Amino acid sequence: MAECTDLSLSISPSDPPLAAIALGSNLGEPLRQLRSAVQMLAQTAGIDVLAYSPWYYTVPVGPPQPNYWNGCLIARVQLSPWALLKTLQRIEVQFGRQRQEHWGARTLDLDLLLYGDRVITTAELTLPHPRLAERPFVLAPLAAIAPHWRHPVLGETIQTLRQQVGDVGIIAVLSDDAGETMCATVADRQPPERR
Ligand code: A4P
Ligand code: MG
Repeated sequence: MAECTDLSLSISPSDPPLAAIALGSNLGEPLRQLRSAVQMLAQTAGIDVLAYSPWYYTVPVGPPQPNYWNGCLIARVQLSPWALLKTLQRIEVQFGRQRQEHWGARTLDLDLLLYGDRVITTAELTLPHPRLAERPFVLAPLAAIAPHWRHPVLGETIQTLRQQVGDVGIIAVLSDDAGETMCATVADRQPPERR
């Protein structure tokens, strides 16, 4: 399984469904943890990782805290959305995740962004992820691997949503596939969403 930059034509809400998962980290050794999390997900029964994005270095949204590394992956899944969420939460705990402050710093955050074209609104699980369409740190990596996946509520493609939010808060992009580690500086601006 390699980092991949375009899965656009293979994305459809077929059976078994495709899931999009966001990864984020700003404590410990973020890049090492993110890469290990991709491997751990790839080794989990019922999860077949098809592609993962480059890593994006981003300005934190929320309380003052270190910058994040963010990325996304696409997997074919044979787990229900709820079972997949439980699996993500179990892996977060294995990576030392402690829930202290809302939107606070974390060793590993795994959010379920999309699950085929499912729309779910329960306290435990909301799909699509409620803040997906607002966040460059999610849309930029997701658009790198799934530009034509259509948001099932908004009706727009990920590529269109990504263009709408721009690059705000994205500092640099690092590609694992570039042989020599490549890190391109994008911008160094403040994100629009603060609290
Ligand atoms: N939950 C409901 N729907 C979902 C879903 N689709 N995926 C529930 C994941 N979880 C979902 O999540 C809180 C609750 O959301 C869980 O009980 C779950 O059942 P959590 O992981 O415990 O806590 P959290 O991650 O702090 O909350 P939240 O609201 O998910 O935070 P976000 O939206 O993930 O924001 N800045 C940058 N630059 N990069 C980041 O990655 N991340 C955050 C966290 C803040 N600022 C950031 C970043
Ligand atoms: Mg989360």
